[in-house]
Amino acid sequence: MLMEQTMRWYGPNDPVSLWDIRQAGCTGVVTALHHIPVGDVWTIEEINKRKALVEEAGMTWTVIESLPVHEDIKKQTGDYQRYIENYKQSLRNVAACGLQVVTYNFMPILDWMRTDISYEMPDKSKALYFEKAAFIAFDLFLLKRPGAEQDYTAEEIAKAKARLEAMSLEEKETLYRNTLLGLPGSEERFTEEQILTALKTYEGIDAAKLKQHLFHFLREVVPVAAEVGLKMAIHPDDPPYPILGLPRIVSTEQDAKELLDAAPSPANGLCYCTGSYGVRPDNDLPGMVRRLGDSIHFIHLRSTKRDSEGNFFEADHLAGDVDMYEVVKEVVLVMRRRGFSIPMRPDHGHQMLDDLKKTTYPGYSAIGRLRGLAELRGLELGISRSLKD
Ligand code: DNO
Repeated sequence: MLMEQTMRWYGPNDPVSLWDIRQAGCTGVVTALHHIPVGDVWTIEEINKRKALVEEAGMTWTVIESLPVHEDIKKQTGDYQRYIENYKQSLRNVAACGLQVVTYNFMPILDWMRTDISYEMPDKSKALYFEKAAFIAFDLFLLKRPGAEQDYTAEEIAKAKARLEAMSLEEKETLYRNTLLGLPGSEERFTEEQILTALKTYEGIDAAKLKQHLFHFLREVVPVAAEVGLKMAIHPDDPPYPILGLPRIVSTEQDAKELLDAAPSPANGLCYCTGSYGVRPDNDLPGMVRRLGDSIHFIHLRSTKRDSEGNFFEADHLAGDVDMYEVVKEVVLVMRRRGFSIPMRPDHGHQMLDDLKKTTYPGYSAIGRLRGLAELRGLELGISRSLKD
């Protein structure tokens, strides 16, 4: 039994076509109705329209990435109870259309974050990069977030200052764009003023409080998911620590355990993303699969390479700090134990070959992901064949 191989598809506007994805060897795509505003109900009609497009290309759509959670739910402000009811209705609708897994995240305001989306690798392909000094420079000197200096040591601030001084105007603008506008995958894009206002709305919400808000959300939606036969899969924080003074609460194995315990049900589960959890050296990635495997409903396979400064770049899928062999071995064992094939996707990939001339969603060009998938597929097959039943 092998993992179900999928790729993310951003919908009809994605420069990577469904046929490209199929030719990469995928049997399915994961996608979302990005045109529906966060908080609104996904209607059966819209879901079926998207499903038909995928099926016309001979693939299936069983995993949603993402059904985004409205900011009011995360903060428990405004009309959050109505947004929770809308979420439940969307769950009923996606289940009625035959979908099975719903990926979401609980990161305040921003989804994933990088400072550089075309970091040149030695082979001249381009990777995504998070550079700590550049990020701190952005926070302190470009965004000028009030109180930001309290979050950093004197040494970090000095490094960030030196980093800023070495930047050309163009580099500053690029950093600003990369960091502030959010990457595709985030549902929102921000201006400087909007983000400062949004950050202010999180004043007084620390990690403990945000966790309680997540647990409340789970206690409300998980029973509905269970009733209609859906599995919820929470994506971890990326990077897995607080940024811009915002709490992040799905960064470690302990965080994952707590949120699973808050609403125990086979419907309450994880999107196990090795690229996100793997940025922290204290996360034992194969051990997490061993211990939390029954709750893993969807898998993102990707590797990062850290350095001692806290920077990391996205490495080739089988290189970097993630021991992909051990991770995939544990996944194979979990699937055998559960008698169930877990959907996976190769997460991100370098921009390379012909894609260097194209504009695609950062991290989501076709060829780099195809390379990742091909390597992972071979790794899994080899492991699977060599393990006794
Ligand atoms: C980045 C993605 C994330 C992910 C969301 C899930 O490449 O893995 O944007 O889709 O966090 O809600």
